[in-house]
Amino acid sequence: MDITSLSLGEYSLVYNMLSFSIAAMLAAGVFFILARDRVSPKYRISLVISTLVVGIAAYHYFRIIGSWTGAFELSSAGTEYLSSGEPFNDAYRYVDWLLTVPLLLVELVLVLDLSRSKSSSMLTKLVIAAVFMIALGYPGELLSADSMFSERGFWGLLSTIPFVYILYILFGELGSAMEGQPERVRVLFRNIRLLLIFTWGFYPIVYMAPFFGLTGSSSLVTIQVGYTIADVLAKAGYGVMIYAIAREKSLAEGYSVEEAYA
Ligand code: RET
Repeated sequence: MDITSLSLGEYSLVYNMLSFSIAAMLAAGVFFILARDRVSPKYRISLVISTLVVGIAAYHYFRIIGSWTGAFELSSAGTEYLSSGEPFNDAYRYVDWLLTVPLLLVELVLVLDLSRSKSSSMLTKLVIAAVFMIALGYPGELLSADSMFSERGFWGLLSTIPFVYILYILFGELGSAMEGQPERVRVLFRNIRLLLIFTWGFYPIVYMAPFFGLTGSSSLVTIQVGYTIADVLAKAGYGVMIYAIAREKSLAEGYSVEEAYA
C-alpha cells in the first residue's frame, strides 16, 4: 500500500499504540516470570511459553515502531507526515504471528493436561492449520482493495478456511476433552475459549477494513491500531487467563507455594 501523507493525529495514534503494546508485552513477560512459583511445576511450561510469546512480540513491536518512524517524516511546515520513500514493513507482524500463534495453541493444549497422544494429535492439526492461515493471509495484506471480490478478498477467503478449522477443533474436540475437569477449570476454559474467539475473530475483521470504504491513510491506521489491540489481548490477556487456569488447577490438585519452599 502506498501512502503518501498522514495527519499528525494519525501518525501519533499508531505510534502511541505501538508504544503501548511494547509496554504491555514487557510487563506481561515480567508478570509471567514472577508468578512462576504460584503454579505447580507441571504447569510452569505454559508460563514459560507465555513469556516467549510476549518477548517475541515486544521484539517485533520494536522493529515495527522503527519501521513506522523510518517510513514517514514531518513535513517542513510541520503540519503533516509525508512518506520518506522507505516502505513501512508489514512483514514483521506476519513473522511474529508465524512464531507466536503456534506457541499460543501449544500453551493452551499443555495447560489442559490431556493425555499425551490426544494432545499431540490435536496440536499437530492446530499448528499446521495456523501456519496455513497466516501464510495465506500475507499475500493479500500487501494489496489494497475496495471490495471483497478482489485479490485481497481471495487470499482472505483462503486464509479463513484453516481459521474455521481451528475453531472447529477448539469447540468440538477440545470441548469434549474438558468433560472430566473440575467445575472451576471448566468455567475458566470456557472463558479462555471465548477470549480466543473474540480476539482471533478481530483479525479477519481488521483485514477487511479496506472493504468497508476505508482507503489510503485511514485504512493503514485502522489496520495498525486494530491488529495492535488484538495482539495485546491475544498475547498478554490470553497469557494471564492461561496463568489463571494453571493456578486454579494447581490449587485443585493440592499445590501450595509454601509447600514449594518447605
Ligand atoms: C488473516 C487474513 C484474513 C483471514 C484471517 C486472518 C486471521 C488471522 C488471525 C491471526 C491471529 C493472530 C494472533 C496473534 C497473536 O499472537 C491472516 C488476518 C482469518 C486469526 C492470535
